[in-house]
Formats: sequence, structure tokens, C-alpha cells
Amino acid sequence: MSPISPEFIAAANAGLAGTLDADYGALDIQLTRRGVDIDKVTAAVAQFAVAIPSWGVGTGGTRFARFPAVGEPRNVLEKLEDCAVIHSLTGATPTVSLHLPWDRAEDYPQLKRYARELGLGFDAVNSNTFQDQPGQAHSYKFGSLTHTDPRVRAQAIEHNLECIRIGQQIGSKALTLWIGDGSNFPGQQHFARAFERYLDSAGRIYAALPADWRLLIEHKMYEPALYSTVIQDWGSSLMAAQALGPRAFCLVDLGHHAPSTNIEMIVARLVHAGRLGGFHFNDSKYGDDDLDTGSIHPYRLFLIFNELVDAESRRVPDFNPAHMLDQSHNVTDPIESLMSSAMELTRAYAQALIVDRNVLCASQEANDALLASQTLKQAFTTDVSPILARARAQRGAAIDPIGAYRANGYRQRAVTRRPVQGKATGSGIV
Ligand code: PSV
Ligand code: MN
Repeated sequence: MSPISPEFIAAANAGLAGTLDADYGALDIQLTRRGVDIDKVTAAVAQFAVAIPSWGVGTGGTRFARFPAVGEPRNVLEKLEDCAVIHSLTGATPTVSLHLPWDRAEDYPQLKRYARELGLGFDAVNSNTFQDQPGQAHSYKFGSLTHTDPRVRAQAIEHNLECIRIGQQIGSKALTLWIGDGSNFPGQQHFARAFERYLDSAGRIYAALPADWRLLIEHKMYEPALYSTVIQDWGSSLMAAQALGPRAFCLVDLGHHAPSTNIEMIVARLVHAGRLGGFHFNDSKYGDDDLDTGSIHPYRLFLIFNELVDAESRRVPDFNPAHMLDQSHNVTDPIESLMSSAMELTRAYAQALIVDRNVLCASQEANDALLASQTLKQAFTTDVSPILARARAQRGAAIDPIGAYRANGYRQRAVTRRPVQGKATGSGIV
């Protein structure tokens, strides 16, 4: 049972239902004129789900400082409580993505039961070979899966195998592989040999994947390595996925590209290759900023969803990308940021669903650039908020999640139940 009861949500919704009915009716009139069945869009939006990153419910930080919030979760159980709050209010976040060893637990079957009691399941598990842990035999200072020393590679591989074993106990079906390996100086690393070592190490992990699991390879342009990164871009990620086998896919973290990169086109290419494994959603102004999804480039987010809906409408076989958030919250209440981000994803999805695809296709074929662009803009500028709110209400979630959360006082109660620590357990600066 979530810490926020259905009765509380129903009471909060009661005062807003009339206004929502009126707004939904007005939007229905507008969309009907455009040939769109609003209830179908609402039904699709009500099915949308995105996983919460366990590390996102604590305050993040920058290279300079971390300012812990009050009432932060101190362990994985408390992180799950916060995730349950987010799901009960938004209805859109039924799963959690764990990061190991940050989320180590004594008893994983019990963790799974506890999550289920809270109404939650688990998405991909994330391994961590970008930090050294206390007592670790070998350091990752010069890399992990691609390290020149086979003993370091063996240790990093074994950590990933442990992540799979833990993931199996909690019901995960995917392992996300992101490594910080790379170099800071031209000449420091032999590009070809490092990539070959990656393929060898990742191949050993791939060989240990349970039959119904997927390997999600996450690329990142730079950081912590600043000159070159072994899995730097979607090209390297795709080459690795294709070399490893049919259950290896590419994961696109929106912040892991140069500022003006056309991410929606990368998405289209990966769809074409049958290797789009999923997303880490966030937003970015300069680099891997991990800002709230939709806070900086909502149009880009819409264009990405436009590609996803296009793939759905073309019935691309086995098209099932994982949706996960990956954000760091420094100046907001993480629960509010994550709720807002989940809602922005449903907004982009709803906007993409109302694109007039016949007009778009015809204008593309006729080289009518202006009409094609205006067709997208018409969908993007439509205020679909009533659809999102109606979809939430249909799922028993809140019409106004942030208003309900503030009225509930969950954070204030957490302050008493979770006395301040210097640092949220397991998180650190992410
Ligand atoms: C790396 O920047 C990344 O995006 C990877 O997904 C990590 O697992 C995550 O951030 C956590 O810091
Ligand atoms: Mn990520």
C-alpha cells in the first residue's frame, strides 16, 4: 500500500473533477474537428509507463557540492516508499530501476515483496564500474570492462554477473551497461584495442544473460573521460549491440550528446536497425546536466516521441523500448521533479499521438516543408493537459499530482521519520 492512500487522492480529485470535465469537453470539440478521437488518445496515455531511477529520489549534486534535502531516503526501502508516492499520484511510474551497489539489500526476494506491497515492480538493473567501492581488489581509475589489466576486467565482469543474479531475484528483465572508460589525453588509449576489450568483456556478460533478458548499452559522449570514451556515440553502441547478438540493444540517454545533436534522428536510425532498447530521459542545456525532462527542450522531446509513435503506427516488429528517467535534482524536491518529468513524458506522447500523420506523410512526399513543419507544430502547441489529467484520474491517480503531494504533507512527515544524514545512502554525486 502506497504511503498516499486512494481515499486521500479521491478527496483531492473531487474538487477538481468539474473543471477537468469542462476542459476535457472543450478539447474534445477541438480534436473532433481535426478527426482525432480524444478517448482513444486518453486510453493510450493511460497505458504509458516510465521507470523511476532509484538514485533520483535523493538529492544529486554537482562536482562542487551536494546540499542534502530534508527527509531524504536513507536506504533502498525508503527510496521505494518515495517511488510509491510518485506512482500513486501520477499513475505512470509502476517500476523502479535499481543501481548496484548503491541499492544493495540484505534479502532481495523480500525487497521484491516489499515493492509489490507498495504497488511497484522493477525495470532494468544498472551496474556500477565507474566508482571504486570499499574493499574492492582492483581500482577502476583507468577503466573497467576495457582496462588493460585482465584482472580489472574480470572484476568488472563479475560485478555485472552479480547484477544479473540480483536482477533475477527482483524480477528485472534487463541489465543497463554504462561504463566511464575512456581517456583524457590523445595517445593515452589505443582506440581499437580498447573497443576490442569492450566487446570481449561485454560478450562474457551477454553470454550470462537469462533467455528473457536484454542488454542495454548506454553510450555517452564524454565524462568522466574527457578526450575519448569507449562507447562514445550511437555508432559505437550499435556496432557493439550488433556484434554481441540479438538481445543487445542501444539505450539513449538524452543528455549524452553534443548540445545540438539531432537525437530524434538517432532514434529513427536505431528503430530502423531494430536496436532501440530504451531511454534515460532527462533534459540538458550544455551536457549531461540531468535536468528535469521537458524543462529545457520540450519540442525536442516531442520530436523524439513523434518518432516513437511513427514506429508504433508502422507496427515495427518487436518495438518495445524501455522508458526510464535518469535525473539529478539539486534545487527541487526530487519527488516533485520526478512527478513533473513523468507528466512531461505523457504530454510529449499525447502530443505525438495527435499529429495528423496523413497530412504529415503527404506533405513529406510533396516536399511541402512548411506544411510538414506546421503539422508537427499544430500537435505540439495543442494543450493536451486535460487528456493527461483524465488519464491519471482513470487510473486512480491525482488530477493535480504536485498540488495533492503538497497538500498531503508526505515530505514533512518524512523529515521526522528520517533524521538528516550527511549524505543519502548509496547515492553520492550522480
Ligand atoms: C552516466 O552519466 C549515467 O547516465 C548512467 O546511466 C549512470 O548509470 C547514471 O548516469 C547514474 O549516475
Ligand atoms: Mn543514464
